[in-house]
Amino acid sequence: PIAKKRSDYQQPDFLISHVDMVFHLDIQKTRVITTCQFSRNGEHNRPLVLDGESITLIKVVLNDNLISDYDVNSEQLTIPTTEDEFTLCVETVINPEANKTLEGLYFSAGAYCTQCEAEGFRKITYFLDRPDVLAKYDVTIYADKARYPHLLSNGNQIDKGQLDDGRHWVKWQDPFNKPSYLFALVAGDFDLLTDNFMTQSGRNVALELYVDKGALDKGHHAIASLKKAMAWDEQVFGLEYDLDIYMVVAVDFFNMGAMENKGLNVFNSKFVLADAESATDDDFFNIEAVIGHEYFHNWTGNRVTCRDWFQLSLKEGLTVFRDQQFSADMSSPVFNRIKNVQIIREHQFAEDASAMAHPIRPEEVIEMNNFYTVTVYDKGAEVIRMMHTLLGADGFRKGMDLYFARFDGQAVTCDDFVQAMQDATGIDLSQFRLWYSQSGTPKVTVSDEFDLSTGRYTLTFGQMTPPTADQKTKQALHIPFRFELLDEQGVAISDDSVPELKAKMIELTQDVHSVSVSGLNAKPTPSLLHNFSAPVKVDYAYTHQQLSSIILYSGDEFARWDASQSLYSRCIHNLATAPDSPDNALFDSMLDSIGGVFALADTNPALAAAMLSIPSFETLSQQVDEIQVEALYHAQRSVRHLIATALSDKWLTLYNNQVVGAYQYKADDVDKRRLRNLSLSYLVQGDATQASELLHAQFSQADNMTDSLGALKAAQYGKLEQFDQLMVQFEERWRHDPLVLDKWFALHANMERSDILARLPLLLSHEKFSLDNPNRVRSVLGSFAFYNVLGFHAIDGSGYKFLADYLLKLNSVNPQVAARVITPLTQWQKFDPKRQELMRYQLARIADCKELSKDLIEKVSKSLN
Ligand code: HT7
Ligand code: ZN
Repeated sequence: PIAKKRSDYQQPDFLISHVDMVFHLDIQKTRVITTCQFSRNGEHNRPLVLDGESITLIKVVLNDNLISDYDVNSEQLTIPTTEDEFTLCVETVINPEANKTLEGLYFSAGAYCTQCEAEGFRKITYFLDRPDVLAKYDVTIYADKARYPHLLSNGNQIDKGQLDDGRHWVKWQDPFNKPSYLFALVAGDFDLLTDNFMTQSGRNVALELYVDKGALDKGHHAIASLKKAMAWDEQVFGLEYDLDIYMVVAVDFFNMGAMENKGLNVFNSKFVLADAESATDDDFFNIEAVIGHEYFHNWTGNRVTCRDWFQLSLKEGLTVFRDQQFSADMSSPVFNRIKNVQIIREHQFAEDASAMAHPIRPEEVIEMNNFYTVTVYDKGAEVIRMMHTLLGADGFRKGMDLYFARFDGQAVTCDDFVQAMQDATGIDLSQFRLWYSQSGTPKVTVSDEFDLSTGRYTLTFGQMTPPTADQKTKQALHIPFRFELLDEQGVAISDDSVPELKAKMIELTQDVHSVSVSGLNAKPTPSLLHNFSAPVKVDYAYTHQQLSSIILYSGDEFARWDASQSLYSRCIHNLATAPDSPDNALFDSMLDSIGGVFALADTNPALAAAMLSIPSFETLSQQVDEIQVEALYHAQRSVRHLIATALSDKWLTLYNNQVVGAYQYKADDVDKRRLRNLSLSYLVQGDATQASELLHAQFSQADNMTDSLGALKAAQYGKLEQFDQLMVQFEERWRHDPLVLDKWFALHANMERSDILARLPLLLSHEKFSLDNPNRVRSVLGSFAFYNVLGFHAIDGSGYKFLADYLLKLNSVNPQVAARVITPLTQWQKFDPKRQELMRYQLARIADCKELSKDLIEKVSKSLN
């Protein structure tokens, strides 16, 4: 396959003003009749070339004349017309049941559903399937009424009727221009939850949530979240919903989280359905966030869309930023910020260090589905956040207003967005634009000097971005770097004559910068990268004492958490590299500081919980040049064990202090359950009898999934005997609930046990496992490959082989999901030479597969280069 390049962008040869589609739904033979009004774009005489894949062409009618002088191959339909304005009607047949890729129109669990982003519309009909061709759509759907009482598409329902043969039809009209990737159709028998929302200008919007039969009670949280999101976007950005109806459909078979189709969102049921018994607090949180994310796309993505797919971050980075701000406003800002940063440090930094490294606006793409990445989404959101920091909240809002005023109804570029931000505020963002084209994780090295005789303190910042697989040379970036200086009492030093101190921020634009302060009588402690003001790594040689001081006194809660993580990381790396001569002073210092954090549990429980959690293996991995798997893993466990046992009384008190009534999803209770489950996970490493009693009581008395799962995870982590038996009980109780069963599968796949590779095939032959179901695949293969450190990285290569074996099967079923789950194998660069070789061997095996999908070809070939 050939890569497309961003620099090759050309305007479309033709435009489409109107699309009329008629669907005759049939499980194996759905007939689609598409009639479009075309006009030639510019002066040229090129033929009309339409995209189309996996569809059977029945006939082509040009301006009412049946034609046959067209060319059709497996990817395109070419119509040799010289007219400037014409009507083209194309009839195609598709097989939704055979479509396991879950792209285009597919049939699963008794319902029809579409997924068109990025290039799925071409699996439905021949079309100019690119985001810069915007049109108005009328869609008529015919289907059997008894089996498919609900026939849905974008926009407003404008007509409906009944046929004598038991079929009915519904016609939808979308008054807004949209690209084909926002098209949607759903047909099935659902339960329907309805509500409404009054917009700030007084329009009433009907809200409709379609869920599986019997699941109505699990839809209330999603509807409540939607109303919060609608109100938030009005308050914060002045953005109001524009249609009279907003529909959300929850389906069990879905490749990603959800899809923002105009007026008709389709969701993975994981991000809709929740009740106390079956969903955790994290599930409730994620539902609110994803419902928000898709809703926010209505303006950032739908009203203003992307010119081409290289610009994906235009809508995704911006919408992730908006959903992060929404979540922060709905709960604890610092806890949210920590979660965002953990994703960057665990996954985005890893992507930068791998062969898949790319800028947030990629330059070259073989399969677009491979670029829905943490870089485009989450680093993209960090880039938007940096503009928010540089421009201030008011400046950012002015920029957004100008962006919508200029580009509403258009398909535009990331440059257009930055230009609007610059024009609205007068702030020069020319160097800042490099963040869009440069890949990699910048490193900011900080050093300092203090002259006691003059009282002068100088802080020097150096920036450097190491080469990445896709780009060898790097330039200096415009980095907003927030910081403060603490005196010996932990009080922030203020000196208005130093602008950077006054602003608590330095804008790094060159390789090296310095800031000096005079008149100090002792060397201060720099508290660096407040609120993670830029997606960079920081290198500064903190003393243990300085870290403790930041933990206690920094004015930035994020920095306090970050310092706690640095202290833990230091202990873990120390133990990993010098297991026989641990630095006891360091461990004492850590226990001392962490011991003090318990006091925070009453006043700031969300921050306390985050500070009492040690860094993940994935985060620790990004802090070293070469990952020593066993040493790092065992060091992490040992430090956890030390914290568990040295502070066991505190853990028990903390556990017992978290008293919560009947389940409610509200901030106070969420914090308490989090602290309680965190305590339990430490307590299982101490007194075994006591832990086992607590855990048993919690599991049997829990009225909610957070506590049930908390008990199970603690039993798993502590390798308690009762784990297997609890898992059996859990399976019996939940075997008919797919979302809970996914948790059960994931727990099994994550288990640290020497026979894990013998057990995994049992999981895959479980009657409830199917390669057709992406959630199930992610629960087993994804959990194992991403999080079962010792199993996946077994030194005999059996973990890698296991993954490769199943990816080869998944390749022909669902290439998009296969290409996501392969990620850990493509990140071989940081492992020891032996593992590198074993991982590359499996990648080469996959590469040898004759019928490899474009998705896997792109990832595997990059990784092997
Ligand atoms: N814009 C959507 C991205 C997407 C997607 C969603 C579901 C299935 C396949 C998909 N391919 C791309 C989701 C979002 O970011 O909101
Ligand atoms: Zn999105």
